Amino acid sequence: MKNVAPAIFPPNGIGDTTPTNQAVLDWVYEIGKLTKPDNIFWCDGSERENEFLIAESLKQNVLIELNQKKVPRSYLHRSNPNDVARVEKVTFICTPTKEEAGPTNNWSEPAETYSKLYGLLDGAMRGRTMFVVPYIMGPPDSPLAKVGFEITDSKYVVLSMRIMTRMGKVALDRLGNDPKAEWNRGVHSLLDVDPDRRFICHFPQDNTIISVGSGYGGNVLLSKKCLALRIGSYLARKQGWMAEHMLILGVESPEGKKHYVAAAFPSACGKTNFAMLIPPAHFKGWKITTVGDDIAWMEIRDGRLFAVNPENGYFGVVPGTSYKSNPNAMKSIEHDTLYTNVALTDDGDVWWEGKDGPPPKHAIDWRGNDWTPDSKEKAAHPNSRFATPMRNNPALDRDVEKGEGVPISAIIFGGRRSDTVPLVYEAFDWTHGVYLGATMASETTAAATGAVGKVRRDPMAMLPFCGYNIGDYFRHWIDIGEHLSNPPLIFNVNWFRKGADGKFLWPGFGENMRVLKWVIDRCQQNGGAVKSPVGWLPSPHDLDLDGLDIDHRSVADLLGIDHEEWQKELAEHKTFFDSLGGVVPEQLQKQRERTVARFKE
Ligand code: GTP
Ligand code: SPV
Ligand code: MN
Repeated sequence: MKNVAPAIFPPNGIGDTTPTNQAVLDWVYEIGKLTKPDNIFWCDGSERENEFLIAESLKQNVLIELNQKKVPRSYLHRSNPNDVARVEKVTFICTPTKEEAGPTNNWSEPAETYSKLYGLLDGAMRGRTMFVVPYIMGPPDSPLAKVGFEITDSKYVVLSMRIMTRMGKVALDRLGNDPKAEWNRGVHSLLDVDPDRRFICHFPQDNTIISVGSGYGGNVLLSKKCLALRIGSYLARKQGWMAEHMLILGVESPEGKKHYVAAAFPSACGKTNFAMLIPPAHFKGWKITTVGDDIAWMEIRDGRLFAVNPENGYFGVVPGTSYKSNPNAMKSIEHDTLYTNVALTDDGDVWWEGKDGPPPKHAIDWRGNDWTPDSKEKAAHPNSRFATPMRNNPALDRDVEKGEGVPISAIIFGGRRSDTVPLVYEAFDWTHGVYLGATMASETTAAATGAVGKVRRDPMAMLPFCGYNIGDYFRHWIDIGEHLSNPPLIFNVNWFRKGADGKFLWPGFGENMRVLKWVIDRCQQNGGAVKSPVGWLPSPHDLDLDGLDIDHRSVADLLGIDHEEWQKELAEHKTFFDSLGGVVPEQLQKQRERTVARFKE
């Protein structure tokens, strides 16, 4: 096998912080015996360790140094061109029975899968260094916090995990010495980065993840989609909490009244942008703060939902990010950022489609080839990413480290829909809201390999991330609602509706504040709405559109419910529920029937 990750040999004092928990030691030695690395590097998360790893990564061309005056302490990584996004078709949930994984997941039998993966891992780290990365998901003092260990042979993974999680000694301290303590086992090897030997496998019953053959973020930063969502959602149901693909933001009014909102949009559908929103000038005195941009862990306290962001950094979509669309993201990625698959300019800066200013006359594209504005290929991959510490965000919420989390006033679902779905509407109650989430759909994006722009049902934006049977997941949502005396209101939004000219009707980005303001008004019982068959809709004068250059026609189109389109939509809800083969709870079937009936009233 080609060695894509040659071993490195640290000086004394680096890479030798051995954990004391015997269960961890036993597991690491077992994986070491199997993968046969040249040496084991125990990560402690220190500055010195990071500097050493960056220096070695530069030597091995895992990283390219950027112009340190323009983007201090920032580096570029190019992944294998065959390996640029999550691969859903080789992502598996390995529960004892196929029913537990349910109709929406790829399933494979645990014993057979272990045996196949152990076969692939046998000797896979020969000539390589095996890194052991301890990390915590969640604020360390949160009751929801979880410890994980990721074994990997990729330096890029170690450097990314340091940004994306609370990594190193802090996790060893939190875990302690109890050999029975709960922690997640993650094993990752690049192997030879061959799409035919690429598998991302989850064993929820064992709290274990094994990922081989990829070096791309979502497949290999095992803390994120693998632990915080797939294994997380499984544990959440068992333990009575929720793990969701949601951003969390704070909204503070000029009078100082603060609400928190969580929102589930599918991959590359606007979570990071919404979480970092800067209100337009008209909303003077309103402030948006970011708790999280991708994942929310929520639990019930005093009849309310409280949320924490389990992550410590942002792994965000680069193309389209500019000072115009998302200034807070731009400020966040000005320094201490790991870029993946963007273009490199001749002066050592980074560039991508949609960045402010004119394109460079010449650059090196994401594959390492010469690029000019006349090139047919894109300079940056459409799913190029930044990894940046959340502390770089000027709008970081002050309670992001609060262990108990922040109270959620509203939950918003949303997808990328060119037609049918209005700009915003509100569910009649919790169960109706669960129905909105369960039936949401979105056009697919470059965040996962496969067709782009194809409408697919993506319940709660969790289709690729729910680690168990989707019917049980729906039931869990309904059950949670029954335990909430003060439940969040539930909304649905669509920033992506298009007019007859094929252009977006809504300006989006900062202007989404106008929709958020209505959501907050509704939470405070002072927003107007009209009843429609699909839910409460704002009339044009219920939305604050002052100072926005938009014509009446577009607003009417954005808020319109086209009965013909909705007949088709409701038929698709039925097709989707039917395709799940009887697992959909009765309450949601009833919600669908009631919606159909409301259209006939
Ligand atoms: P993941 O990290 O994959 O989960 O994506 P995300 O949901 O965080 O999406 P992100 O905010 O990174 O946005 C993805 C793409 O959608 C980017 O190209 C954005 O520029 C674009 N986008 C975000 N918000 C809006 C919006 O309000 N309107 C329009 N038209 N595009 C938007
Ligand atoms: C997503 O696809 O939803 C992401 C990016 O947030 S990844 O971490 O690659 O899954
Ligand atoms: Mn995401």
